[in-house]
This record gives sequence, structure tokens and C-alpha cells, in this order.
Amino acid sequence: MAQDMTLLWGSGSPPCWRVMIALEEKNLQGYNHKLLSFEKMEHKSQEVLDINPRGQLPSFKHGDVAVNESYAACFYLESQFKSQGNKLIPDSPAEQALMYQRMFEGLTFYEKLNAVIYYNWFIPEGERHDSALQRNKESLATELKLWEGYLQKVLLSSNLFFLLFYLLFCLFFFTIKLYFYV
Ligand SMILES: N[C@@H](CCC(=O)N[C@@H](CS)C(=O)NCC(=O)O)C(=O)O
Repeated sequence: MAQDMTLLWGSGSPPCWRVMIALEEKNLQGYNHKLLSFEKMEHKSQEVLDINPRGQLPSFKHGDVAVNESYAACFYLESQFKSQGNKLIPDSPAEQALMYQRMFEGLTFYEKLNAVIYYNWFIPEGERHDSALQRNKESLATELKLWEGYLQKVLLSSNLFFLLFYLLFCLFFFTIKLYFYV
């Protein structure tokens, strides 16, 4: 069944990693995949647009079903292959709620991160203001504090897996903080 699946992906893309990890977790190795180049604008090629009219990666297709949003693809795979590979959604209501909460509020974190990292990329030269970038940095700093708090709670109540997860995330946040002095 993995042979009916096609994933068009780009290097360095967390949304693409999400779908790839979900495919691995569901034991769906052997799917068709193609690495496309953002630099060469291959994500705007007809091959991608045929699956994903936004011209973004990941672009994922299972048979005739296209599901491109990375979270949507993860939920789709879990629901179609529930009893295969690892379970991706916990049963306990409290854990499930926490999973959904962190998944979707993670999108807010990425939005705020991108507003700092890609400020010069998103905003045309004549429209850039130091004060706007500073506001974005402050908003990111507040968001990061929130996530540090979540991760500290995880550290207090967790097993080794979460501990490793926490350490990796701390490193990640620390790097961002150092880089942007927020
Ligand atoms: N909400 C989408 C976001 C996908 C996305 O932003 N992909 C980026 C690469 S990380 C992309 O293709 N950017 C090129 C563009 O938007 O033109 C998802 O989670 O799948």
C-alpha cells in the first residue's frame, strides 16, 4: 500500500519531516518520494501544483487522494493505518488534549519565529522598521518563555524519552536566543 503513496519533499523543511516521520512510524516504508529544490523553485513546478495548488512542500498523495497540509497528512495516516506501526494519538483524554493543544499552539510559535527569522525576506526593503522587528522579537521572547515553562513541567514529570526531548528542545531554544539576542 505504501507503493500507492507519493511524497514530494524539500530539504530542511519541518512540515516535510512531519509527514516522513509519520510514514516511518506507521511502517509505510517503500513509498515513492522525490526531493525537490526550493532554490530552483521546483516547488512551483506543474508536478507539485497538480497535487498541491499552493505550490508548497510537502505534497502528498495516496492513490487519488491528495492531502498536503502536514498535520492533515499525519492525521490521515493515523486514521487509515490505525492498527499498523506505532499509535500516534494517545487514548487518555488528558494526554490527547495536551497533544492537540501543543500541536496547534506550535503553529503560533512557528509564526512568531518566522516573523523574526524571515523579517527581511518577507518585508520589502522600503517597508522595514527596526521598531517592528523589535516588537516581533519581544513577542517571540514571550512565546519562548511559555514553551520553556511547558518543557520544565515535562522535565519534572517524565521518563528518559521526554528528558532527551527536553534537552534537544532546550538546545534549540538556546541557539535561537543566542542568535537573536531575545
Ligand atoms: N501548512 C503547511 C506549510 C507548508 C510549507 O510552508 N512548506 C514550505 C517549506 S517548509 C514551502 O513549501 N514554502 C514555499 C512556498 O510557500 O512557496 C504544512 O504544514 O504542510
